[in-house]
Amino acid sequence: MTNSWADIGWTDLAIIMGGNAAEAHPCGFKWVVEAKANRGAKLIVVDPRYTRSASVADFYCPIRPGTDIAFLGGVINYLLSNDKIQHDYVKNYTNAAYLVNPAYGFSDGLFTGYDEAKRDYDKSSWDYQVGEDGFAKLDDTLQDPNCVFQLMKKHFAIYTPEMVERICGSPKDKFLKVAEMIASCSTPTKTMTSMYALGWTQHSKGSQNIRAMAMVQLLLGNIGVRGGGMNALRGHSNIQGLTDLGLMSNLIPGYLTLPTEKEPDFNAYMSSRGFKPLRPGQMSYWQNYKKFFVSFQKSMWGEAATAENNWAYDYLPKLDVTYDMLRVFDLMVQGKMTGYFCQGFNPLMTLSNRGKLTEGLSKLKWLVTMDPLDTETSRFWENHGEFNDVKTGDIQTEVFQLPTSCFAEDEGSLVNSGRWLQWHYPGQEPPGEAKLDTWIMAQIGQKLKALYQKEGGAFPDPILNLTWNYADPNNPTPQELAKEMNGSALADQMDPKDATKVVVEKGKQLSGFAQLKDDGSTQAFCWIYTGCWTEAGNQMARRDKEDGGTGLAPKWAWSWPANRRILYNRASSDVAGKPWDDSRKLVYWAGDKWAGIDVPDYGAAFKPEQTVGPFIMNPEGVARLFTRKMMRDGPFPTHYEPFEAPVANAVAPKIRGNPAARIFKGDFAALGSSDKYPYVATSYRLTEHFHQWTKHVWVNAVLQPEFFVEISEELAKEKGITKGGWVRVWSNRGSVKAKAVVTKRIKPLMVDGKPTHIVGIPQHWGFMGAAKKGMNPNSLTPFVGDANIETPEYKAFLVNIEAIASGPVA
Ligand SMILES: Nc1nc2c(c(=O)[nH]1)N[C@H]1C(S)=C(S)[C@@H](COP(=O)(O)OP(=O)(O)OC[C@H]3O[C@@H](n4cnc5c(=O)[nH]c(N)nc54)[C@H](O)[C@@H]3O)O[C@H]1N2
Ligand SMILES: Nc1nc2c(c(=O)[nH]1)N[C@H]1C(S)=C(S)[C@@H](COP(=O)(O)OP(=O)(O)OC[C@H]3O[C@@H](n4cnc5c(=O)[nH]c(N)nc54)[C@H](O)[C@@H]3O)O[C@H]1N2
Ligand SMILES: [Mo]
Repeated sequence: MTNSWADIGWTDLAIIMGGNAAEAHPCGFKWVVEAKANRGAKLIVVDPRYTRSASVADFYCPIRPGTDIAFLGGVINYLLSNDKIQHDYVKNYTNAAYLVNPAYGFSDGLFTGYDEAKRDYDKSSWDYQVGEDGFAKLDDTLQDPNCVFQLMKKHFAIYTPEMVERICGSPKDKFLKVAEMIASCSTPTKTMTSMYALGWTQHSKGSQNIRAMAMVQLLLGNIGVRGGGMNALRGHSNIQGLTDLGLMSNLIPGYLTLPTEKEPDFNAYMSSRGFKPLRPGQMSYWQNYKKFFVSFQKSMWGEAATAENNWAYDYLPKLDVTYDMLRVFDLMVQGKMTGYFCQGFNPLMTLSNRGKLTEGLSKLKWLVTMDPLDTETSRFWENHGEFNDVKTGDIQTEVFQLPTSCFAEDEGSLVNSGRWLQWHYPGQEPPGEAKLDTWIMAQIGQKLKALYQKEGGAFPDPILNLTWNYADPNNPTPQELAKEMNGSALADQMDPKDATKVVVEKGKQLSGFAQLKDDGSTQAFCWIYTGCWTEAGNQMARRDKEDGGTGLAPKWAWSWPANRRILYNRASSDVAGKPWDDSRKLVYWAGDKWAGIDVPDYGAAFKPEQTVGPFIMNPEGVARLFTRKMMRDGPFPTHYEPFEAPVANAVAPKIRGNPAARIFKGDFAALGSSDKYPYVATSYRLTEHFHQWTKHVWVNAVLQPEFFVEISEELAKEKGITKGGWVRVWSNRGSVKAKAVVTKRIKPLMVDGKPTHIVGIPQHWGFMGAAKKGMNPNSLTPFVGDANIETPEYKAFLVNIEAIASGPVA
């Protein structure tokens, strides 16, 4: 989130599109209810289904799964052609005026530089015109045909209300009503908040869905302001912490990136991470990259990381490709993996195309699962007859189950969607043989180290020199780990203005990332967390909710970065530093300093007349409507059909799916076409269950006992399906048996002149636990992922459906 949960209470208009907060985030949804009750805010829901969120919305608009870019492209076109944008904001705080390389172009659904064989782009033309002074060129009149504003106008002109209706199946009048409500927030004193989750991410163009709404929010001047923002409603309680700490194959903590094969030495690595400002005087905060990186390396390898060995740069692996979940399972299928460690993950039920997953797991020599529950993945080799016809006798994989504690039994911090690190305490001792994850990992780490000590090996240094300063090496405590993440001084830190004055003594905790150094005298495992555990103690455990009713709660827990509650908050004031909206002041220029209720992005030295842009992480200081080379699949979002779609792409008929999306060769053949699979399927959650865990609990199993699919009354009639009757649903990859829920909440949509039916498939069942057996949508889903972040396309694929008598599924 750019903002936070409580801040949603300050909005004028909440749009839930690509999520269902009332169902999946019922606690956070209360802030929408507060905004409605206290401020008369409105709620829009755009969803293929009439959801629990829709049931309390002021306006609901249906949409065909996988077509949000066409819808939002329509909104962008509406805002631009009706002049419903916040002009001063767009001109000063976005790159609308920036001139783009004339070699950049877009036609027939492809941007310049596409290489069909590689399914990838040469992105060199997707950039600004840069002058001899090294600064990007601008046209402040926004008239130059190569400026971002004009290119954007041209790019989105195709998404007329008629085109939106044709692609999305959203009736034109409903689309226009949504566009009008959104446009009402283009004034400086009205804000909209965007609340989204998987309805946007789980597509082959998921990242671009989010980009599209980010563009809308920028045009409206809604980023950096109270009640505004792009608010990702995150999933598991600590999934924000997962990305913060770099638990993705290409990241290291704090959104630093692992070196690639093309960066064999430190200079090559740093050369693409220098980020010189692209406009005069801009902060371009990633210029501090080296300080964060060196402090990370010091935290990892202590005295073994020196200036002479480039801070142990050689210890880091050099990536050839990203190892996302899809690739890892594809490698298993190719027989290229020996073992797999599966910690707090139940991929057999939660990754796409169960048939392929089973094949991959069957080729492993060993599989380790670390989980408090007996999961389907650890029993993937079991045959459950009509539910998963697995050939157990052929499977040689040895499975080791290590029982762990669960979140309620351990201590530590959970980072919520709003970037708040909240400390929590164990409610129970882990039962039986279950152990803390940290305990298990420490044992394995210590054993590995002993092996390297004994046997040497090709390159033992990174393991042997790893910092491991815990009181009990076999059991690091959450306190020790949290303090390490915050970081400390490795030498006395002197006052930059007075070299005789010590500001942080050697060995003491640092109080913020501004104290980090690139000379090896500080360490911090995760720079964005520096400040969470200072000499004043554990800031994450703070529980003072007093905030004068601002919704910022600055004394409750601790928020990264620097306890800042709203990112880019300088954008809440105009260029002169005067708040856009006096009733929602956030950060403003008070004559001699930046003041307000949130932690400002920068200090008094940056006066408004210096026009230092609010988007301090970008070298240009402004936000990007045109993303330059950042995204793999284009600098503007554009509509692509899902890989399995009922119609051809109306705006680029020759293109199937996002041309830069993640798909492996063999998986093309596994895609189905609409003649055999005429219905659009989507998958989602129910309040009564949390993924595959809660079916192990009797009470939840009673509340939602059995796998079902939801279809419209119209489809039920066409196919002779009765309420509560059995159906078979199948895709080109598999088949499931389910009970049918026939409902008015799903309606057929008119897409390109044809009625299009939607089959809704909830996520939660399997063959373990207390609920009835039944497989979930992932027996059916395609093995395709987003171009940028590889999230699988769970939310739009094709199926067929028929009524069956109770009995085995073919
Ligand atoms: N009770 C409960 N709460 C949960 C979870 C749970 O399992 N149970 N899981 C947690 C996790 S890990 C996550 S990530 C979040 C997920 O939170 P959400 O994303 O809100 O949950 P979903 O139900 O997967 O999907 C949301 C909605 O997207 C809609 N949708 C499908 N396709 C499209 C599309 O193409 N466009 C649009 N606009 N909408 C579409 C679906 O109809 C559905 O209503 O929930 C978290 N909260
Ligand atoms: N078709 C379809 N598929 C989907 C989705 C969808 O919408 N549609 N949603 C996707 C999303 S958003 C997500 S997040 C994934 C979820 O995918 P998974 O993460 O695989 O699903 P969970 O069931 O949440 O599995 C997490 C496991 O962690 C275990 N666990 C709990 N606490 C601890 C602990 O402290 N330590 C350890 N070691 N284990 C613990 C639980 O018992 C559980 O078995 O599913 C994805 N799959
Ligand atoms: Mo999730």
